[in-house]
Amino acid sequence: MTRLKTSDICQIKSDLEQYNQALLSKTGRGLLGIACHAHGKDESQMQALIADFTILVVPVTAGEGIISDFSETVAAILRFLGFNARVSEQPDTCGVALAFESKAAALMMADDHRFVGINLNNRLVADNSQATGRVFAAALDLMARGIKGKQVLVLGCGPVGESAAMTLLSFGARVALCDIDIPRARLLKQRLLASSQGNKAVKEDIFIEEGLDFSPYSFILEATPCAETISDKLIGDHLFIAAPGVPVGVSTWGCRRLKERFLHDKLELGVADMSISLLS
Ligand code: 2YC
Repeated sequence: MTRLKTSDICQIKSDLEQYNQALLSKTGRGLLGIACHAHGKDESQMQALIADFTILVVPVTAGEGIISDFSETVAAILRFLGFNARVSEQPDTCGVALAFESKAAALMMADDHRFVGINLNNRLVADNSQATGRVFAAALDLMARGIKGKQVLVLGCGPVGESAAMTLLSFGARVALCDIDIPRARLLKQRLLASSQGNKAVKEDIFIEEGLDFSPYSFILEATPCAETISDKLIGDHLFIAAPGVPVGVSTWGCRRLKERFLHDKLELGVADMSISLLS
């Protein structure tokens, strides 16, 4: 899991309105709308629940410690969505205790291994990796004006890629799984088929991409922790990329060239999806 740096996130708070407009332009939905789409929820019904839902963001000093701006940015994203969210004055145990004592509906916190939201009433745990894969897959469905029946290359078969592949299959896409560790891609295929009892995925919908020629694909979900996994020569007018991976897997030139057909962020969509999970 890539650890964010303050420089990755310090602009997010001030750019939220502008980012929301960019999402609207690319997908037809804003930050809240995309998260609702990922959960099949009605946006206005969610908005009715949000205003009274208090979330305490608790800084965590364990491991490599606090990332300046991290908790404040998470709280700012939640407030932008309409939640009553704030950062606890004290970290760690004091912060968790305060969440219960102040009767918060949920808390959000991250150590070096997991970033989670926890609903303090029904014990639901919203995991950031699962949320991020799900919401970027949902955003790709919107950007593509319907991903059903289309083939998507999923680069990276870790927790984010797994969640994205599961979500893409649930939207009716066919997925090609690709990982630098091919056995990891094969294991993910087995897990997806085993879980297909839940959705209608069948063997023909899931393919292992063992080659490195990505040129046949028009839809890519980039979920690796590597920079520039997608070379500039692949970038053209036919290509849509949803890229939750940090650092971003597309060059600066590539991001500009893709314009409306490219999505990447380092916290916003994942936090929005987590918050909708907590509401459900
Ligand atoms: O400020 C704090 O409370 C720190 N303990 C936060 C550490 C977050 C570490 N995780 C990351 O940087 C990201 C997550 C946002 C998702 C994956 N890596």
